[in-house]
Amino acid sequence: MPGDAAPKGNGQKMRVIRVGTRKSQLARIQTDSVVAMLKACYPGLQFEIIAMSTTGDKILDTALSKIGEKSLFTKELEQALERNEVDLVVHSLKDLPTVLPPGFTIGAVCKRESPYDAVVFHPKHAGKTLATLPEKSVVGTSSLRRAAQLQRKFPHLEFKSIRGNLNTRLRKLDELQEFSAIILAAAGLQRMGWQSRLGQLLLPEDCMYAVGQGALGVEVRAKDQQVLELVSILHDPETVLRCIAERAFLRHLEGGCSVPVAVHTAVQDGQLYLTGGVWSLDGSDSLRETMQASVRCAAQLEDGPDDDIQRVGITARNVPRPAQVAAENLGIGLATLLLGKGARAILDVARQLNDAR
Ligand code: DPM
Repeated sequence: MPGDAAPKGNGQKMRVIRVGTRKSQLARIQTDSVVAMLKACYPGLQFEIIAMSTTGDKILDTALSKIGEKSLFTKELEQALERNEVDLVVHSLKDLPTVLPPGFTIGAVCKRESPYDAVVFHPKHAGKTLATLPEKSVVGTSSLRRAAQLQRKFPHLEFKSIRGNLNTRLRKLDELQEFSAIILAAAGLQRMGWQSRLGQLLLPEDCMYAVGQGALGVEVRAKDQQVLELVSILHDPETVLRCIAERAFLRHLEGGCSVPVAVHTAVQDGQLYLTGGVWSLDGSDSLRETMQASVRCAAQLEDGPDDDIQRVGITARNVPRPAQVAAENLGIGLATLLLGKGARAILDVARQLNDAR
């Protein structure tokens, strides 16, 4: 193509940075926001956005937790990265497995937006809360994590799977008479510009959030030093540490999107707090614990030869390494504590029951 003269590969000259994205509106908005941040940091660079559909976008009639493929929304995009067709891909961090296929890394975790879940009500229930919805009202979510916690807390409600991208779900809520409300991530609602539909924000006592929820991750080729360097400017250190702890917790529990696992994290006065829990499918059985660790490390970065060590898939050279180690150990420690109290049995039963449904 004439005019497309930017050198490819590791050319030292200016190159066009090709950004892969899923086609859904939310994915496009997320990608555009990351590209806008990169453009602001590097006014001289050019970016090209390449949209593609993924398995997760194509299979619309099956609950996410039943498809079983971990890299549902990421595989096709990773293939494009591998084939050098794109240089970076923007994902919701919570959709990225805690173990990435070899050759890929999360080169940036952007500042987290709201990690909480939110309830969107059918217009006829505007102004209500989950507690005040009528007996046997049907609430749509295909997240086992949300259904388990909320079923326990609100036994008068029924939870039913709802699939499709955010536009489809909102349309199903408003147009069908099937659902009284649906549960969505507040961050997704906000990014779509639908704040006005946010009827109730679910705080941790009602529903803890998913690992990585509300944060965007930028996936790159692990060996592409140029792009890794370029995107690392986007890392938000506090978000990185929280998400390393959360992902280490999930990874050590061997949980995925097919089991009800939820977390809550905070950083205060140099301490990282991690609360994590596991639930049976109906929420009747559960375990929840909190641990903390110091992540107060002087801004010493300890650059070293093995600096590209990936912590739960994340490469964050500009975040102090001792703090990353502390965060990862905190996640492992909390998972070990819960496993010692019987988390394995709860998760195994949840997994079996879900597979049998
Ligand atoms: C994952 C789950 C869901 C998404 C499972 C969970 C929700 C599925 C559902 C792993 N990915 O949260 O327990 O409700 O049926 C997804 C959304 C976002 C990223 C939408 C949402 C936007 C928020 C973000 C789907 N992935 O959760 O409402 O960036 O964190």
